[in-house]
Amino acid sequence: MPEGKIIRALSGFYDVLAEGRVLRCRARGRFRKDGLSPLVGDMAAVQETEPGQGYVIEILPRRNRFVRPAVANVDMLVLLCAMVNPVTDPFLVDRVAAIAEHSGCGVAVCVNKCDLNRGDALYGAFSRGTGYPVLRTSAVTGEGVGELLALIRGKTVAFTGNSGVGKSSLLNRIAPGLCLPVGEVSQRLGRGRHTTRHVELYDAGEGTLIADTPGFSSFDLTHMRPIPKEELQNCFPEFRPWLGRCRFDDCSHRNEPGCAVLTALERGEIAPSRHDSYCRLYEISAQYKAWE
Ligand SMILES: Nc1nc2c(ncn2[C@@H]2O[C@H](COP(=O)(O)OP(=O)(O)OP(=O)(O)O)[C@@H](O)[C@H]2O)c(=O)[nH]1
Ligand SMILES: [Mg+2]
Ligand SMILES: [Zn+2]
Repeated sequence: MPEGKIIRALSGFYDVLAEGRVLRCRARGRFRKDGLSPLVGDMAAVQETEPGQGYVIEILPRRNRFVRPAVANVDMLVLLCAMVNPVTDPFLVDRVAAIAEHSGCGVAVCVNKCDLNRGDALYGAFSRGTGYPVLRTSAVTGEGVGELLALIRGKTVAFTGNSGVGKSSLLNRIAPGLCLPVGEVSQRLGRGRHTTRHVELYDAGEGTLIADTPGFSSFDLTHMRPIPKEELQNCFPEFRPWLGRCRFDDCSHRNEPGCAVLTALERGEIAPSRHDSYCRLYEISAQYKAWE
């Protein structure tokens, strides 16, 4: 039975690249029963029933998987944001970064539309001890696009971020042959229009695969499964040098006396916005436990 990679998911169909051909597949009914949906990036065993068509029979073991964006087996999530038209909520970026970290997936932060706004606050926050690559890019001027390409070369990555930040525009800049549709940002609402509706993995050459994904909405955020609160501290890499040095072993690093993380925060070694996001996520996780 041939095996291949799911490169596109669209209205219940999965396009699987297997042995140099693309098969348009449906998932076998049993997937729905198991609550396991195929994802773009999955390696799958397929059965061809008619020329060019068939079924996804089995999903091979995954390295990682995400609900938003709906992808599997990625080396890195590229968190795209913009500080103008639309303005990205830093909490959204911190939350997705934490989820990626929790899954052992690489993270890069990319402030796009830097021709309009340099995004100093967000850029600065991620430059303080996270160790994540932080870039400024512009799909209009091309600034930073070479740097981004160097960072993702040979990797399978997913572009993610709120609608209108320029995920598809950047991909078009990287691979002009793709001609992906891009949408205007509504001036009135200051939001994107959810132009990209499906997840698709594009070949950008030299072994680089990039998934374009639909923009996040606040609805997506409320449906993300929280990270257990005890594990959250490990999902903020700039906390790591200080962990285990607090007065209390079970320190939550929010308000306890003798907390080494809070001391690092006061000294400016951790960005206040990142610590705020940590506290908000902690609250969400603590409540979630209570509902179960
Ligand atoms: N000035 C400026 N405009 C940009 C840049 N990147 C994208 N845009 C514009 O922003 C708008 C939205 O771009 P898209 O590429 O559709 O954004 P997206 O993130 O793919 O949005 P969704 O598919 O809705 O999630 C378009 O009008 C683009 O021309 C940039 O770097 N600078
Ligand atoms: Mg798009
Ligand atoms: Zn502490």
